Amino acid sequence: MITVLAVVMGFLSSLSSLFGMSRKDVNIVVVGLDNSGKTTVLNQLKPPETRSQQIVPTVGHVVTNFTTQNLSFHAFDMAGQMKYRSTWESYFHTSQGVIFVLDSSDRVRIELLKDELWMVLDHKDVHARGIPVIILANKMDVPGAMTCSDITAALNLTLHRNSSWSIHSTCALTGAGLDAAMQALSVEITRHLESRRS
Ligand SMILES: Nc1nc2c(ncn2[C@@H]2O[C@H](COP(=O)(O)OP(=O)(O)O)[C@@H](O)[C@H]2O)c(=O)[nH]1
Ligand SMILES: *[C@@H]1O[C@H](CO)[C@@H](O)[C@H](O)[C@H]1NC(C)=O
Ligand SMILES: *[C@@H]1O[C@H](CO)[C@@H](O)[C@H](O)[C@H]1NC(C)=O
Ligand SMILES: *[C@@H]1O[C@H](CO)[C@@H](O)[C@H](O)[C@H]1NC(C)=O
Ligand SMILES: *[C@@H]1O[C@H](CO)[C@@H](O)[C@H](O)[C@H]1NC(C)=O
Ligand SMILES: [Mg+2]
Repeated sequence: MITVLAVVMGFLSSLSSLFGMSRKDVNIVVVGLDNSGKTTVLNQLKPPETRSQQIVPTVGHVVTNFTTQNLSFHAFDMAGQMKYRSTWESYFHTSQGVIFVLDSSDRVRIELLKDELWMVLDHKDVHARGIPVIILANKMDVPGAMTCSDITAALNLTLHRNSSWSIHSTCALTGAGLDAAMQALSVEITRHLESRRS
């Protein structure tokens, strides 16, 4: 009975998404060191008329809603300063995806960045649940910024096989690269949700 109901509901929800009537609701958590561009990224993803002109440092967390073709996102924009970082992990288990924003021009904090990113990728609520991590190599417009392959090498990311991750260059000021990254996130989240249903 429960199985039949679940199948019927799954059919209805795919039918309605086919006709664009409803989008699946997903939570994502947006993390990264302070000043990497998390709030600016989320501001770019909002409809133009709702964007803020002034970005102020985030304290605690701020929820931002936006939609892509098939998904309705509730994004938790986490503060990146040291004293707030331990609060990130309490959001992982209720999220269907993680966006990790980094500043590609910040070579000084690369070791710290590595520790924080690996902490996320190795967190049980991320890798044991198989949720995707989309890494935004932001501030690609800054002269001398590291490329995705520089960052992948410097952070030893190719060694990391436990979590599903991908890295994309972005400029949050102009929005360059964000569509492609969000498309990749949507595809991964949809794939993950479907694999759990079957
Ligand atoms: N050059 C450049 N600056 C950026 C970019 N993204 C964000 N910034 C700037 O970086 C600073 C920190 O951004 P913010 O979104 O507050 O970072 P957060 O602490 O991660 O939320 C702000 O001055 C932004 O204007 C980018 O892609 N390129
Ligand atoms: C959105 O859903 C439609 C219908 O279910 C599907 O054909 C399309 O590939 C989906 N797009 C994305 C980006 O997942
Ligand atoms: C985001 O969406 C949720 C659920 O629909 C709603 O409760 C919340 O008020 C929205 N937040 C903003 C900032 O629009
Ligand atoms: C990357 O991994 C290799 C092999 O495990 C190790 O020798 C090297 O120190 C690591 N580099 C960094 C930056 O962690
Ligand atoms: C993968 O996860 C296991 C624990 O589940 C951990 O012991 C191991 O170090 C991780 N390896 C890599 C390469 O992430
Ligand atoms: Mg912020």
